[in-house]
Amino acid sequence: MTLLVALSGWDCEVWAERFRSLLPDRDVVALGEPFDRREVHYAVSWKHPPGALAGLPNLAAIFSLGAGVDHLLNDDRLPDAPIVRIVDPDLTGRMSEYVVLHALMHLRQQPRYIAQQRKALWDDDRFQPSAREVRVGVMGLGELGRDAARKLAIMGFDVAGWSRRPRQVDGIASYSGADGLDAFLARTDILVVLLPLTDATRGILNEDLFSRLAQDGRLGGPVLINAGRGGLQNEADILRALDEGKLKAASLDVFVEEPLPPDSPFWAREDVIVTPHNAAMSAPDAIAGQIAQQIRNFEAGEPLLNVVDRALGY
Ligand code: NDP
Ligand code: OXD
Repeated sequence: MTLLVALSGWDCEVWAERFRSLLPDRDVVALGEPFDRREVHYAVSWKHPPGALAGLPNLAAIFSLGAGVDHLLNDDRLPDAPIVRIVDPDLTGRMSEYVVLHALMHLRQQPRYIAQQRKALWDDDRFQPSAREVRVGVMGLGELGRDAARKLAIMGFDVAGWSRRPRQVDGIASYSGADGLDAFLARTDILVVLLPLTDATRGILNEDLFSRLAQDGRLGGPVLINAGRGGLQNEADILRALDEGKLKAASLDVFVEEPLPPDSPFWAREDVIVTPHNAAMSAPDAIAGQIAQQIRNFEAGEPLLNVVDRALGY
């Protein structure tokens, strides 16, 4: 029984080694090595080359090494096996670190003070709002969004969330569906995006949505923090909204094209913080053990956990 490790952009050998030590009774092969396609029962993937998992007649499950599965569903030759995604406290904690860090950076104007320091400029600002005066809206109240929302609330922010179906999270005002979107946006000063990329969410971060964000907040304009996926955002609309003041600033971890091309206008903007799609990395030590355990449980007759709904795309 073989586990196929099919990755691009990440170090395949590190992951393959980790799986070999966790599953010593299996063959673990990395894409590119020779293997018998009939022996492959499991595949782990991060952005595998399209078609690489086709023609595996005994494939029982495909494990995404990330929480998002758009990289799998993009492959129109993906076999019809269950897709299992990552839900893991290490990954969730890392994402909440990113979200709280960036919400605080914008609240406390940290990019401005870094720029002032470079110029040896002492310009103290006596009109700093506190977190409780700032409304954060978290788009996507899933595994990551709920944890981030709770931790933002602990910092004192006034937090709401938006999801497809109604969700109850203690201490968080919740909105859902198309009917709830207007009210959610109208009370949002910092928009945190932790949505999956699906047919329903592609391009949702556009000029029309930005114009519905609160314009009367204490930060002097709405701030966008997108750590979901680049395909959620219309990048020309973000740039225009920043230029026109419909957005005051942005933190972007994900982009339509990754790596972000050297000539992207985002690099040079003082009102944009660019991070290289590492808001929450999948750490092999945390993630591989969980997948190995799922394989053992599945073979002992237990159901797979965190199986994706292919029709919904997440
Ligand atoms: P979940 O599937 O747990 O949560 C997704 C949330 O989005 C749910 O609340 C869901 O609503 C909501 N949602 C989905 N579609 C819609 C829609 N059409 N309208 C409104 N709400 C919608 O995912 P996770 O929280 O685990 O992860 C979210 C995303 O974060 C991943 O898909 C991935 O793209 C991204 N990610 C980015 C990382 C990075 O490093 N930048 C790292 C890890 C993940 P409902 O609750 O009703 O189902
Ligand atoms: C993920 C990611 O989906 O790292 O986990 O983007």
